[in-house]
Amino acid sequence: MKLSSNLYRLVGAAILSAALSVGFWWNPLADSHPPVAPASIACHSSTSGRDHPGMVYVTGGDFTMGAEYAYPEEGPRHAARVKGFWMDETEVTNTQFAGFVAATGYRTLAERGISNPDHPEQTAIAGSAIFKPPLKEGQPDPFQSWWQFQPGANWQHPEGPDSNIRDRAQHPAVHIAFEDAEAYALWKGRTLPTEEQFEFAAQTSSREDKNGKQIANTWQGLFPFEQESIDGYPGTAPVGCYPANALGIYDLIGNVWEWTASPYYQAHDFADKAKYPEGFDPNQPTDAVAVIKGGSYLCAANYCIRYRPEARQGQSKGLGTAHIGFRTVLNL
Ligand SMILES: [Ca+2]
Ligand SMILES: [Ca+2]
Repeated sequence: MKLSSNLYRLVGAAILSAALSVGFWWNPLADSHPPVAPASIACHSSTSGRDHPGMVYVTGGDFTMGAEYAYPEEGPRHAARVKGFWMDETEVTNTQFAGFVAATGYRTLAERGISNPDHPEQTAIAGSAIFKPPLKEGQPDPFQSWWQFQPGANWQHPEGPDSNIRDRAQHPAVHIAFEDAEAYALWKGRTLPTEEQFEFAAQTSSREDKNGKQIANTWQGLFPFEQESIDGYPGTAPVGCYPANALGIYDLIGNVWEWTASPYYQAHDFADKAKYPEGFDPNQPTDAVAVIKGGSYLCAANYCIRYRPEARQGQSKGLGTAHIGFRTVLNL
């Protein structure tokens, strides 16, 4: 269907470009670390009784933003500064998002229907993109898009109409488009974090600890062929199941990618930012694009090493997908 090809352009192009730039077979043994026993994971309960329950105050400061050893869009490294702000300890959960919907009657873009910008005369279709590698001789085919448009997929039905979130109350809400995340933040009297705020807060977040133990929900095994699930979660995990960083903030790395308020450009010093206030990504040049940060349960060492604070990706604002969520900040 034509919408599928359009969605492939939206979500597949950036992913495919990453594959080409990194190489499918890069460092396939990097995941051979001791397993994390799921039983040892004590998931976090939100704090209460403070100024802003469920949030952490991040004292501002100066830091060096960006990296120059992995992907070109992460450079150049440069001095940055953030003022102090409050940040959600965790990604916004299905329970929290349900509270927003119950209070406001809000319907997400995936529920209302996604238009095909190449064919505006076509009826918008309710649904979203799910990760579903096509098989070739019984194995995922690395040369086809792994993202497929699933009619009826949305935050309440993450894999489509036959799925639900009954057992995922504390999992991050997914299939959240940029406008959905903004609407929730506005309802809470907050905003989405800027890329600077996210990266500053995530400086002590990582995929592994110094002993190589997995401390974030990513992919183990040779992506996309083999999912070893060493960390106990092949998909999303309940928020706060992995150790907090030094600030007491969870899952800034891994679990789900997170929207930021910042428009995406292909480099921090992109010269034409004023010309493209809605961002510019050469892989999807006609789309409004925002920066997403932190990587997801699909990020693997052999494929997408974007489970790092400096990593970033441009995401079409009009598409959530099954591995993008968000959290909010409060700027006083
Ligand atoms: Ca995992
Ligand atoms: Ca995350």
